Amino acid sequence: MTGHPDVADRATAGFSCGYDATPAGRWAAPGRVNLIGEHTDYNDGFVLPFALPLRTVVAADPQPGERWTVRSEIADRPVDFGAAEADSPGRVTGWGGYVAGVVWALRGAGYAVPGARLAIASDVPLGSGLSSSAALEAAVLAALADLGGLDLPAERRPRLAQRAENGYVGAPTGIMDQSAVIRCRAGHALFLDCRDESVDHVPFDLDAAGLAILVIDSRAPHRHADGEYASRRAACERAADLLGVPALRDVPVADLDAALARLPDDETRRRVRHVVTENQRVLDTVALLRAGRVAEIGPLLTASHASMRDDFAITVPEVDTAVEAALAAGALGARMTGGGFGGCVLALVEAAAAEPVAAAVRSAYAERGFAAPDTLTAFPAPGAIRLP
Ligand code: GAF
Repeated sequence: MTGHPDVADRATAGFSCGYDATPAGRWAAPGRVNLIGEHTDYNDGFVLPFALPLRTVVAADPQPGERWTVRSEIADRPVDFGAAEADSPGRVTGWGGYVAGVVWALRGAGYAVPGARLAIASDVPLGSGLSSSAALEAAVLAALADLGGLDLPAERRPRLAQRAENGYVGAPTGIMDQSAVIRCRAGHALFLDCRDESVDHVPFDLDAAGLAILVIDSRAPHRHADGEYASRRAACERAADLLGVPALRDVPVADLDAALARLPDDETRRRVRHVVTENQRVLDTVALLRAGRVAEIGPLLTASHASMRDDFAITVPEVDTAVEAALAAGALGARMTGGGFGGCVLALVEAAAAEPVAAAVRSAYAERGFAAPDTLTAFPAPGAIRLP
């Protein structure tokens, strides 16, 4: 999972080979990890992701007419579509669907999207819960916006990229991933209020604190992740209805017990308890980071994991094993990050402990017969940019 150094060069080479031409430009967008605040975004709540140094790069130039041709280093053949396919959600499938989805979302919002030829290269692992799809959407969106001279400030881009994913690809995700990969800043975590999309860039200087974030790809196969995600979202919306609030964000943690008493069953109570307590954990984490007390966020990360495991029921044995092994090896805190049912775990560690903690997780995996996990030491990188 270490970033290949020349992903931008690979995108340029893919473009040159595929189209026998030089691209007009290159646009990059990163993967992300979420420090804390899981399944809170679609409940109008709070999240705290940061961008990774792993990036997706799109090399592109305009082409005449309403035609989009896309090559990817993971595919032998290009995907080619016109306005009719772009205007029919779901018509372009697979990785090309994210590109068509961006064209669809832009056209739906009234933008004159330029025809284009694109070539994609990426260091963001696919299907690991590090937002490879949001990175692709954001890089394509940036490329098309620049090529077409579209008036599209960064704050408006996450909603359009999310619309591509929700409306064209058909995944009912929230606004976190697209916001993270577009709006994050180097050296900072992004404190996002998902109700009004206001952000605060919270300094997150791991080096100065002598700390590191170890990201562990659990390599667990995603088990029914899409259906389970949608069912958690639906349960939260039903609970908000029952409580008579616009979203679960409107249940203050001080009123949690009273709210739980009004709910009809234990499963719904547990889902609500996760969301309400998780929002509070985000606020507490932000307060500690602002006070420079970085090491003290560890217990909040671990409490978040327990809440996802016991109340929201979105963890799997591989991620629980990684969290337990990291904590047993001295991590200050650890939690699954992302939508769940697989994906990655992050562990906050003393910098010198990153490798011993990774080794402890590998050995716990070997004991249980799980596929060896990949690891990466993460630091907060910038969001989407046009490359020079
Ligand atoms: C996935 C979704 F895409 C996000 O919107 C968010 O809900 C996350 O799962 C869970 O916090 O990454």
